[in-house]
Amino acid sequence: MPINAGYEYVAAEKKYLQAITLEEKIASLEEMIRAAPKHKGSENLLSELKTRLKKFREKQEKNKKTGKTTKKGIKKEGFQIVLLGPTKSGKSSLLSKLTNAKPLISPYPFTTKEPEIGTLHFQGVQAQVVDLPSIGSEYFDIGIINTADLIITVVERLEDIEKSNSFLTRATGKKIIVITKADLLTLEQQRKIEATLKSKKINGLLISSTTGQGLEPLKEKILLSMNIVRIYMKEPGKPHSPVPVVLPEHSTVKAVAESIRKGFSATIKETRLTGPSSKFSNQKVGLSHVLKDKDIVEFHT
Ligand SMILES: Nc1nc2c(ncn2[C@@H]2O[C@H](COP(=O)(O)OP(=O)(O)O)[C@@H](O)[C@H]2O)c(=O)[nH]1
Ligand SMILES: [Mg+2]
Repeated sequence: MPINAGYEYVAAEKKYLQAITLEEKIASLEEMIRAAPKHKGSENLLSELKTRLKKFREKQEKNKKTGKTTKKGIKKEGFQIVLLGPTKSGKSSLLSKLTNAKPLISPYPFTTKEPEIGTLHFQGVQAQVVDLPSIGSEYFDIGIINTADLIITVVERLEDIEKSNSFLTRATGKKIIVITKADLLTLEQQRKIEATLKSKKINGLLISSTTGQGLEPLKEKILLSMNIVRIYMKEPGKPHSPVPVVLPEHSTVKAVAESIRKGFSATIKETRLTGPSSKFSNQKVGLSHVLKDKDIVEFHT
């Protein structure tokens, strides 16, 4: 990096690149500004960051005024997943397992009155997860289902899928069916459900929020539905970054460079690539090379 940024700056920048909500973006940008090198050569960078921060703060103010966000700030930023299903099917429990959110979980119906939001962090990727008030609840809001990127239908029984489907007629996002409370079923019952899902070609799986069964495979399915690639950065002679840059599928080397900083690709003299899209390790590639998930990219400027 020509501005000679320290580790803290790079870490803050990674957070920024992965931030989903406006609040997260502002927080990580503030960190970047704090950690940015303060010398002649970095003046431009600093002023650019400050301008960006100002814009985000203005946007935040505007959102507050126009009431564009709900009380809880539900706003589609980044990849959005909604949990849909009848009351007591285990949506809030699943939210608390997938994310940092601490929703109210109870044996009583219609406990969730407002959408609860959490952020799923998985292998360097983030997604916003929204736990909707249950179908049939007076608080149920169908609008968000139509625009979500992924709808996870959460049911206790296969027969309940049908009912939820009627809410998906205008939904454009991908779909996953989750059958919950697997821990209450015998192995034989579980096997039957899995066989049915398979024979009906339903993109679904059994989970248990109590035992954790099926949660990792569910996260894998979520990741697959996101149509993204995770690209790891590497500096010569060092291990690659622990956190990837996340980009849409079929992104090029140039897109990765530009995601680090606008105009960065123009400063690159050579790119070395190791991973699924390279023919051999440390392959020299051009800016138009199309990347695959888990590629490791090394830029020489
Ligand atoms: N045994 C078992 N109970 C569960 C599981 N997930 C949720 N529950 C229980 O089911 C009830 C409803 O759960 P909740 O997450 O509030 O459902 P929601 O109404 O869909 O949000 C609560 O009593 C939970 O403890 C699970 O995987 N196994
Ligand atoms: Mg709930």
